[in-house]
Amino acid sequence: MDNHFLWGGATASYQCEGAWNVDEKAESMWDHYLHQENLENGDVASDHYHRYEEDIRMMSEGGQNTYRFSLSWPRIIKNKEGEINLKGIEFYTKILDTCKKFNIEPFVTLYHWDLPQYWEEIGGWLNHDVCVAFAQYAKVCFEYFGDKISLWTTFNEPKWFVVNGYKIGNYPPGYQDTAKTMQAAYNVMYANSLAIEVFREGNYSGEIGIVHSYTPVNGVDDSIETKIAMRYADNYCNNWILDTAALGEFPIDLIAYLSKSYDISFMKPEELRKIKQYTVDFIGLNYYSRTLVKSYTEGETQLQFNHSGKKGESKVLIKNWFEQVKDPSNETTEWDTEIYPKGLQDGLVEAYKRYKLPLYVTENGIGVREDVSVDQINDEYRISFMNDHINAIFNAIDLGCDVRGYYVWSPFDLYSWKNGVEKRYGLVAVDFVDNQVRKPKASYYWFKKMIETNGAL
Ligand code: BGP
Repeated sequence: MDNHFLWGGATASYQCEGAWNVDEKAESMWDHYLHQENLENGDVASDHYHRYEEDIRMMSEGGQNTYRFSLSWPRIIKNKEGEINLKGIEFYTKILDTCKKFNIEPFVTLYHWDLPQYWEEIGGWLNHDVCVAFAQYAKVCFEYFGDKISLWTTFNEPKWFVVNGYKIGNYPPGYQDTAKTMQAAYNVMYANSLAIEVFREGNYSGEIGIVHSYTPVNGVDDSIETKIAMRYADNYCNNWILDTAALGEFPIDLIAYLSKSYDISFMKPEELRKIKQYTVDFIGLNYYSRTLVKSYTEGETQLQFNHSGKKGESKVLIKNWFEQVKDPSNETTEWDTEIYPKGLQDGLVEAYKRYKLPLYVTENGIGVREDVSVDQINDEYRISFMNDHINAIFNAIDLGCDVRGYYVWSPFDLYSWKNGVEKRYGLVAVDFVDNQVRKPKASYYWFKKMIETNGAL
């Protein structure tokens, strides 16, 4: 890989490909869940399955030199016996060849939440066998695509899909159960180490990392209660993924706390040794906002997610741990995301100090309702959001952090989990209603200039 900063955008298979049942693709957990619940789904999404060439060409014309995307496990592996779908292999080979044609460096995620439904039916992430199945799927990908990819990541955001799927219950499989959350979290982190083992022992070229939904933690004041709440929040939001993937250890105080109330005998010593041995080469951080906390000792746990786009619906209060609060002086989006670029600078500095590994900002962007029927979409809010966050990254670099790339979420409009297509993040608008026509927004041209100046615009 050239020694240059990577500038591009990120997507996920389920959110852009569509073609959910085309060319022998198996059903994913998200296909099943959204169909079952009769909710807006990604059956068609941005139809990237058929339009990837145009999308990648537009990235290149927009000055971008990299594309982060995920491989769909159920598109590649047909069943739990591990039968390979050659049509799935062919599709991703075409994407990778198109990247090459346009000088776009692929940055590939093995798992961005679309678990095959045939695994969910036998327990999904609660079934320990899924860890080995994940490593076998990873091996298939390394074998078929290894010569075309040098930046791999195992999981996108374990925190998000585990907590939402097993504790809050707003994502499939929809549980609200702490014991199950712990079990799924452990299996995911163990599967991460197994995939890394396959990568190392197979001597594949390139590097392998993990992508985390990073919310650096701040406290409302300097009191001792707030400091304790901050540690709980950091363990809950960040450390169980990053410490485990990068240092090879679950946070000791978190495990000690949980073991008082829960059976943690599923954490096997030989598996913990593997987790210790097979750690990541780099860390991808998705940054949307920070977590500002205060102590919370009275009252019950309340976890509520804003999928409506009506401000004020989200709640994170965990009894005896922390309460997430808002800083009224900062703007928030309609989906309750606080706009706080400084958190990215501070978070990068903190992560680099703690893990001493190369960092990539693997997602950053703003989700809004937009009228994309107009000729020119003037998304100044997105330009200002990206500008402030890119500046934060370069400040962190000036402070000595090894940050190697920036990926906007998203290079074109996508389906947003449970929020549908009305929550748009793209630099390029997609007409979901009519004909899937692509139309660059003002931010697309602005990003091109930012890239030309290598962050000095
Ligand atoms: C991250 C996910 C992405 C993407 C993004 C925006 O957590 O990795 O898949 O969706 O957030 O989130 P949302 O679509 O919920 O607004």
